[in-house]
Amino acid sequence: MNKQLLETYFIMGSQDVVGDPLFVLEAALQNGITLFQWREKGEQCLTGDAYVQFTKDCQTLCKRYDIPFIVNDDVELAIRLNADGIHVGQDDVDAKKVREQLPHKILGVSVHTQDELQRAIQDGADYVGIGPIFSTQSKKDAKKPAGTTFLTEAAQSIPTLPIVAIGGIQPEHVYDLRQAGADGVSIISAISKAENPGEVTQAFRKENERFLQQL
Ligand code: 3NM
Repeated sequence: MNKQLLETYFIMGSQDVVGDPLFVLEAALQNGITLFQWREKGEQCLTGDAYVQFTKDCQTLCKRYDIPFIVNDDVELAIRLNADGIHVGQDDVDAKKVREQLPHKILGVSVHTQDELQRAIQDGADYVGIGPIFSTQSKKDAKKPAGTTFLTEAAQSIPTLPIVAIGGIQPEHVYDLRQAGADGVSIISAISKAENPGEVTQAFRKENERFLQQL
């Protein structure tokens, strides 16, 4: 996959937003996100028809702005909607099976250890998510904040592997995380809970540009 897609990778479900999630997604799309993951998860999340309709609405918006649409976990729905990709964690579905079911789509896997990293590569992951770098309120069962040690180790051991950092990330962290080996950052709350989601998205984009300019 093109590593640049990971630069400003926005993740969102309706549970992550106080107002209208489609308004937030459109603001993010208009201001420079490079990839979107639909992640409807947790106590407050939608179910049934509303769950499916909301996914479709998010996908339609992403198509309008030509940004790839990734589904979190729900393989059946990813197939049904012909999503551009799927992201799975360690406790969710088996990445190898997902790769078999979706041979030509983007496959992302969350990893926290060298073993998980090696397995994800064997299973056919296109990119890995590494986190939580900082503490996060957006994932109830998130592990303890890990900093950048494993991120750097992973980037050095497999330089060609696209890596995205996740967990508590704000625009001011982008430069150092990219310096540490990340090809980009995944963000939920910094954008989804922002007073002005478009402005914050632009700040993420600018920090990525600042990093690229000094290379
Ligand atoms: N996965 P925020 S942390 C979805 O560590 C997710 O694998 C994580 O949200 C992991 O940007 C996380 O609001 C939540 O901290 C990220």
